[in-house]
Amino acid sequence: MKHGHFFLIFLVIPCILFFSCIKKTPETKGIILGFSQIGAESAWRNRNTRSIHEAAAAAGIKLLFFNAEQKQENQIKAIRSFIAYQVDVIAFVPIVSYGWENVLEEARDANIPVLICDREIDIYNERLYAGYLGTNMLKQGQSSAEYLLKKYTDPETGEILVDADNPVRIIELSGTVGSSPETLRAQGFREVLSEYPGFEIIYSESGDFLRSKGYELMCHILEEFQDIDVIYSHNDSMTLGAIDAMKERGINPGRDIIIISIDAEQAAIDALIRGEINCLVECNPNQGPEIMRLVDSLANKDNIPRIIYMVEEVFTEWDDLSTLPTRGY
Ligand code: GZL
Repeated sequence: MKHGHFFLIFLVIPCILFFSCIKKTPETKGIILGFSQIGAESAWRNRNTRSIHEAAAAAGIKLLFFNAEQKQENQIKAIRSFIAYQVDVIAFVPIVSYGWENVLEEARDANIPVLICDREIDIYNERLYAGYLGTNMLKQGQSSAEYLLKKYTDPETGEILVDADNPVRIIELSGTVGSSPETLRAQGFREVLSEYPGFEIIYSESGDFLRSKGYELMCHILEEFQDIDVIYSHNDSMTLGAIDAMKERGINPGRDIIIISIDAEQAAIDALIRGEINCLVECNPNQGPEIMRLVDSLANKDNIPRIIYMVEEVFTEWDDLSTLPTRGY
């Protein structure tokens, strides 16, 4: 039996049956939040999960938490079980941007407000959810490209030192196909570079935000492509896997190949300090306290802002990182 089947038969279905056959009673006290998390694919995701658990405990919010093991159908099942249990608020991280209309209509019909967290959704009727709290992924892609432009700019003249006849050759390691971070980080990066013909993305493939796939992809890419100038990676897990592959082949990451990565987990900050990564665009996983503040508002029938972005920074090889606090993950 596959691991996923085991999970479904012995964990998800019994939980759904348990929650669907019991109902919240008038004696149930406090706010009950149903949260569907996508999985544990990266250090970033695990920190995001810890932040949610810690903040719910601190806020005295009862948390029904489901890990979907990277499957949208498990998320939809979990949300339906939250509806059956009549939670006060539903929050979830949409693993991909599409396919949420039906279950969100069911939540609306049950008068349960829904908060979208971390990743965004594409939906015909945005009124099917109360608001979005996450990170500005389009900006993350733009910031990545802006670093690259600065890297190739003559500091004296301000001139961009590349040309279309001998373009900068870029490899992109992208995130989970169909997820908003994959779509928006790719879009933002391309929007900025489209003004400069001397930058060319010669290959792009999804590593699904996984370190193992980042390593596998890089092994293949280094066999297939010569003269790679830049790696643009949608998350640090894939970046760290790619760095392992480079080092195995005697390639100096950050020196022989420029590396731009998104998240800024501690292992990536340490690599930046060692000169193995050139630019880190922060994606802030510590969303728990803000999520619980918004959940409290929704449970008390207050409106919330449609979009709230986390505060984030960009760290580059030119920064003094000696005073940077540890990232906590
Ligand atoms: C982005 C988040 C992404 C991270 C990855 O907000 O959804 O998913 O960048 C994580 O590390 O797996």
